Amino acid sequence: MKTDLILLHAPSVYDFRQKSILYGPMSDLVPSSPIFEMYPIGFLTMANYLEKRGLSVRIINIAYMMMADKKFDAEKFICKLEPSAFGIDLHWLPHCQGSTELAKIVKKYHPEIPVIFGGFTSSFFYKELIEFEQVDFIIRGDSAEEPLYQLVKTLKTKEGNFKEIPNLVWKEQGRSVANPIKCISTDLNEIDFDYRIMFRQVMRYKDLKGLVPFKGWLNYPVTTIPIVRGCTRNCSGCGGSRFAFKVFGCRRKPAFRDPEKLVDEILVMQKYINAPVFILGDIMQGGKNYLEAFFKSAKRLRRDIQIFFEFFEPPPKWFYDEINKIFYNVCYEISPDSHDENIRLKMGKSFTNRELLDSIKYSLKSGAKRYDLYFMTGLPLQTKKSILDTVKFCEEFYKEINWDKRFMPFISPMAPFIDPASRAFMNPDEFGYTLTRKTLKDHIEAITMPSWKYILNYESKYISRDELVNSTYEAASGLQG
Ligand code: B12
Ligand code: SF4
Repeated sequence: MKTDLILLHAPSVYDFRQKSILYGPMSDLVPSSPIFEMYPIGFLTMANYLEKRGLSVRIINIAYMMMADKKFDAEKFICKLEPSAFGIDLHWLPHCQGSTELAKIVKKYHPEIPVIFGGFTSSFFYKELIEFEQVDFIIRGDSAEEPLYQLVKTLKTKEGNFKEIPNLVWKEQGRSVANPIKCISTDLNEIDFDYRIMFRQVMRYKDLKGLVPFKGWLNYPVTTIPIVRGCTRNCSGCGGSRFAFKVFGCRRKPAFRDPEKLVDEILVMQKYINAPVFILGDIMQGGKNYLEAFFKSAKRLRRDIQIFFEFFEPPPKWFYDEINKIFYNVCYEISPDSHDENIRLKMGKSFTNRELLDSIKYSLKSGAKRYDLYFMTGLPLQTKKSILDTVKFCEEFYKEINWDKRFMPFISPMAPFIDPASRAFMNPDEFGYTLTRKTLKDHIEAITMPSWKYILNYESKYISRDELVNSTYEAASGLQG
């Protein structure tokens, strides 16, 4: 039976195997390699949504397949695929070259099959992207499930009208038309994080490799559930901030996942994949009632599951106390960005170092299995000295906690790009930046530069590129030592 939609995930650069690029620490803080082989978790929600409504969807991680097997011939593989439509994510800006090149290959072998783009970056650069010959449709915004369903159904049945599909950008006699963004999920109830779809796909298409989310996942299959679309905060360089969601997706406030449903989904996941669970998004953002409902519902989970929580500001002591009543294998992480409170404030975070360190200390004392701290370089106001002072700050704290190895600080550059749609991208002067790349085409050119120093899309008046590169390496090795 013909597959209705094939979702393809490209490497950041196509074909990275034939190029020699020094990516440096660009992906040090995420599970992926610098090829950014991880596909958006939204692939699962979109596939579930369409399948529930009778359409068949296959996910193929081309990036991972190219990494896992040096001889894998992506063109030959794509040539044999024959769906009603292809979907390609240009969600993260680092995929600008890989995703658009992959679409060219799809069109080379299947000129008649429509190619649909989507994701945060596609939404931001939609005017430029729709002009690419290899792109037929774009779905804008952060809630693509329903528009994608309507589009694939229309393409399959040849009944329906593109004009009626919300969030859709399309071409009419060579002209591009952008339908308004009307589909903006408010409660996330219509979407499912049901990982069982992965098993069904492996059985149906006899392909495990194409579904692997990132290198190493088969050995350490961590599962993730985002609890929110949107964000209440406005960190300056973040393309997922309140400001940015409004720019690219017309979202005015975040939508939270029902805590009961969240727990139901973790229960299902645990039944099939006995893996650590990562709650994406700060659960504190949901407010008091949300938390209470979560604590109540989470009692249905096994006490010993390994669970990770991330915070956008240090939680109060009572939060850890409540969590400890439910779980005993808990890990936490927070990104203070810099040890310098002024820089942190400029980034959009107002908590003090004392609040941060007291919160961490308390959690370690009360049994946290691990506490990760993420610092960044290339921030507004940040100088070379300030970067190196971050290492001293961590050393001081290590002393305070008797070199407790559960505390793990990391540092990496704001790389490769300041996120499109972020406050710093839209108003670089305000943060002391000059944007050296602005358009999608500029970024496509940037990502194939020989080293991450030249890939960066910004320059800061507080630090030169050379200093940024050198002090990032120095600080990273200082934290490891
Ligand atoms: C969770 C998260 C991650 C997780 C990824 C989990 C995963 N597999 O998706 C981790 C921590 C691994 C991660 C890594 C990175 N991330 Co991140 N991440 C987020 C975060 C916090 C939430 C995103 C989320 O879960 N959304 C909810 C899910 C359900 O939806 P979704 O995956 O976005 O998919 C929906 C739409 O985007 C769209 N869509 C996506 N793809 C496609 C494709 C088609 C065809 C269609 C039609 C629609 C479509 O439809 C989907 C369904 O509605 C956002 C910030 C935020 N507040 O949103 C940043 C964010 C998305 N990440 C960002 C960045 C930059 C990165 C990294 C490049 C950072 C780095 N240098 O290492 C890496 C890339 C990793 C990779 N690809 O290998 C930026 C993106 C800015 C930009 N436009 O480029 C954001 C906005 C903010 C930030 N700086 O962190 N990230
Ligand atoms: S970096 Fe800031 S704005 Fe972006 S998702 Fe995290 S808390 Fe929200």
